Amino acid sequence: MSPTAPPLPPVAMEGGLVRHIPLAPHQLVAPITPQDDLFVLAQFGLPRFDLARWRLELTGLIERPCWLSFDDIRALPKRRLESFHQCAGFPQKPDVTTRRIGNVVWGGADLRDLLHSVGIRPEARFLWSYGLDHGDFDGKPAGHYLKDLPLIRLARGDVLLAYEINGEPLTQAHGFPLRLVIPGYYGTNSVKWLYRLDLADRRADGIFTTILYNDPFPAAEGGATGDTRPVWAAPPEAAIVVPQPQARLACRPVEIWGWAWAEAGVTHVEISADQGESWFAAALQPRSQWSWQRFSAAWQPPASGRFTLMARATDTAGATQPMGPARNTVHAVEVEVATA
Ligand SMILES: Nc1nc2c(c(=O)[nH]1)N[C@H]1C(S)=C(S)[C@@H](COP(=O)(O)O)O[C@H]1N2
Ligand SMILES: [Mo]
Repeated sequence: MSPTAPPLPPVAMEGGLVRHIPLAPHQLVAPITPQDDLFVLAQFGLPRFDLARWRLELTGLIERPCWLSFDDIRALPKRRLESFHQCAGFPQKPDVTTRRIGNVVWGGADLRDLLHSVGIRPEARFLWSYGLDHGDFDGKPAGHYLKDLPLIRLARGDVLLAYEINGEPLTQAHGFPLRLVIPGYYGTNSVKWLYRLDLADRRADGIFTTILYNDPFPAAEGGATGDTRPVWAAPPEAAIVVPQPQARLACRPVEIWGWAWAEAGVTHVEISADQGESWFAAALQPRSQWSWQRFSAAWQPPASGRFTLMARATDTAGATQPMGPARNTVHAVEVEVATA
């Protein structure tokens, strides 16, 4: 096989931006989100191309540049990884919470193993990943969808070249035939319709890595420093599934439950029923690989009337969720407790 990849397949872009969010937090009842219920984000629309002409090329700071067919990738040892999958929301609006979240079992080839087999040159620091989809963003040509990740994340392992979700082939919307999956990182980094991986000594130069998806830092403390931080690792977050918003509850103990997740893993979840004045601990299941974690707590309504229930997660690094505007603002659900 020659090291130079065959030309790219012709790509027809279908429709425009796709932002399909089938499930609200109170509908996240299943521990594993079915592929068809998983949100879909596609900035330029969906690309159509011929699988027979698809290939993945490995270029840049690599000892042995090469390319692989879909069969070559499926012939590599297959790994399965359970992980939460979350959209970061609007790149230009780091203060908006969107709670686009799911939890799936990805299947595919281990990218660290593959890159080690072709040799990473010592100067390499970042991995750039390109999707076949292309188009305009904000009225300007943006080229192909291009993201990056630092090689220190790759070195930790569990980065996949995924071709399956929950044991099924990826659907076109979720990136068929192949996508990157970086568990713990916001979904925007996991490039769909992947066709090129490029090792480089600097961050990628596309609009989605230079202008968009760089949050002001430090965000919480206010004062603008001009510094920004890439939207990579997901901070802690919790979503209440039950009770659902506007539920009418009887004045007796009720179970509050939901999901919590963080790149670092969640150590505890607390519940408040008094606008965050006081908090009590929920029980929390351990995580399985990079999965979300179920929390639950019994709550005895103190009286009839309207209550706001909140859940707040803390991760293994001690980071927790802000009450104020952020990508991961504390989730609040209003309920009504009936008179006994
Ligand atoms: N090639 C490509 N990859 C992409 C995107 C895209 O528009 N093009 N969107 C990203 C964003 S913003 C998110 S949140 C996830 C969504 O993955 P999903 O649609 O499979 O849920 O894909 C990411 N990967
Ligand atoms: Mo996203």
